[in-house]
Amino acid sequence: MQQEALAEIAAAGDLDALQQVKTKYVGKKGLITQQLGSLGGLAPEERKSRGAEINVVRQAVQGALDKREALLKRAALDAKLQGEALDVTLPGLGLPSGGLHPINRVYSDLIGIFTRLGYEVAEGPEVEEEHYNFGALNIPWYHPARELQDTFWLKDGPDGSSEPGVPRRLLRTHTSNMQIRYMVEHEPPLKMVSRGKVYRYEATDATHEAMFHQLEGLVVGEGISMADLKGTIAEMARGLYGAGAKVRFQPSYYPFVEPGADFAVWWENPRGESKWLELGGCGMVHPHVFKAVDDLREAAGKERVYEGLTGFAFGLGPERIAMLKYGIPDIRYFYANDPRVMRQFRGELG
Ligand code: FA5
Repeated sequence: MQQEALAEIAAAGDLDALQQVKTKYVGKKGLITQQLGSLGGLAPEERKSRGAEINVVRQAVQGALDKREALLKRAALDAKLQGEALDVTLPGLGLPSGGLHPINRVYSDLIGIFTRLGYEVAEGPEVEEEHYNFGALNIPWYHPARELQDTFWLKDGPDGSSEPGVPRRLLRTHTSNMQIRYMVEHEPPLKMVSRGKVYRYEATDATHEAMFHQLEGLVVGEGISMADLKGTIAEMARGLYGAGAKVRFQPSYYPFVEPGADFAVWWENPRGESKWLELGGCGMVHPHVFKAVDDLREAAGKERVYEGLTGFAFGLGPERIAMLKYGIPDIRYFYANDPRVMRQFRGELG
């Protein structure tokens, strides 16, 4: 009986089958239990030896049952876990997702506003020739912006100096280089915006970085006026801050525009904070700029087409908009790559 029982235990494929074997041998009416129950009818000496014999069998069977049960339970658990891993109806595990950098969010708002107004989006080089960043923009050689302490100059020559006859290169200090590059390549009338990084050799603080971003805009055609410029900046402000947005223009000087202005947008948030947010500079394209563009076009074998036209340009820094919009107190957080800052811009793309 012991051998049969052990064979049946070993053959039990799952816990139900094992339970049946258990009932059959050691259950209340099991074969071994019955044997023990029949001891009462035996003579005392026989009862003792027979009892000991049956107990050995019972222990061997019980031991085998316990071992098999542990094994089958473990197997059942493994199967369950494996089944779960394959259950395609379970909700997925949330994977950490990236998000758009706050500067890119502001850029996509701005680019959206201007593409809806029919502007082309242009891109240009950050490493630029002196003429496109300064000279063609009517910024004379003696202008302080050209000084070493304001501009990152490239060391092109073998000894780190500039070679005679080779144009000096720099990291562009503004996106206004794109006014020149775009007009050399394209004929008027035109509407263009250009985004990108710019660099200035200056001490950093909470509102100034050595590398930051700008958005440049340029419109050229016949009869373009200061009124068009003001209307465009107002439209941008409404796109950013809603229908009631207010804009302010103050006279300002940039060599490449005449007249020139700085513009600000009235900014307020639900917490009741409000102020004039100085966004950037703008103005009517200076005739010297159109002449410089026609000179470059002529040198490239193209027609002179800009002299005599009018146009406006503007340039602004998206960092200022993003700092207020998202309550970021220091411009340096944008570029410090601190995950605690950027994690707050995960997921949703608005
Ligand atoms: C310019 O760079 C002109 N090119 C703008 C322009 C274009 C005027 C077309 C007229 C016509 P400005 O140096 O003021 O102007 O810079 C424009 C904007 O860039 C500023 O209003 C500010 O928002 C941002 N900005 C300037 N310097 C920094 C800096 N160090 N860090 C962060 N943002 C800056």
